[in-house]
Amino acid sequence: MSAGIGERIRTIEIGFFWALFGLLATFLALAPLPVAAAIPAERRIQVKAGDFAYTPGVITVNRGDHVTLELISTDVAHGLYIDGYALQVTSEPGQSASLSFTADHAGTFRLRCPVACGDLHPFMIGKLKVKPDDLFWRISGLAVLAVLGALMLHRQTARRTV
Ligand SMILES: [Cu+2]
Repeated sequence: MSAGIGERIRTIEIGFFWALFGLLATFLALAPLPVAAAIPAERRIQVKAGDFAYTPGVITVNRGDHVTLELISTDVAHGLYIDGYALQVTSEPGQSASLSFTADHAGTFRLRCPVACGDLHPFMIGKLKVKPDDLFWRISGLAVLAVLGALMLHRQTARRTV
């Protein structure tokens, strides 16, 4: 018993649908999205500068966050300059100074000390990581796709039982 031509075309259509489905799912999970963070957070982070190092050495925020860095120099005067954002703040020994900005571009940016603070001054570096906060959009997209997939499965099952 051989399947009719209509049946074969339907099989090809279904195969095509699932191939497209898989491709879309992969795209949603991995492709960079042009949407910015949905809910920006207020972040206040204390950074200690001393002994030619920043503590913490790596600052991680999400894109869209409103960030305030509070710099505290624990020995001599130090500063903090953020590459890529071109922002800087300096703090006198034992005092704090703060810098506020919106982390509007994602990526990893180097933090450097703009104050000649001693022999190891050129090595006083840290990192600012601004993560693209697009998980929400990916999950939403995949959820919509899952509903479409379920509907298609339902249709196929319904057809088979008729
Ligand atoms: Cu320094």
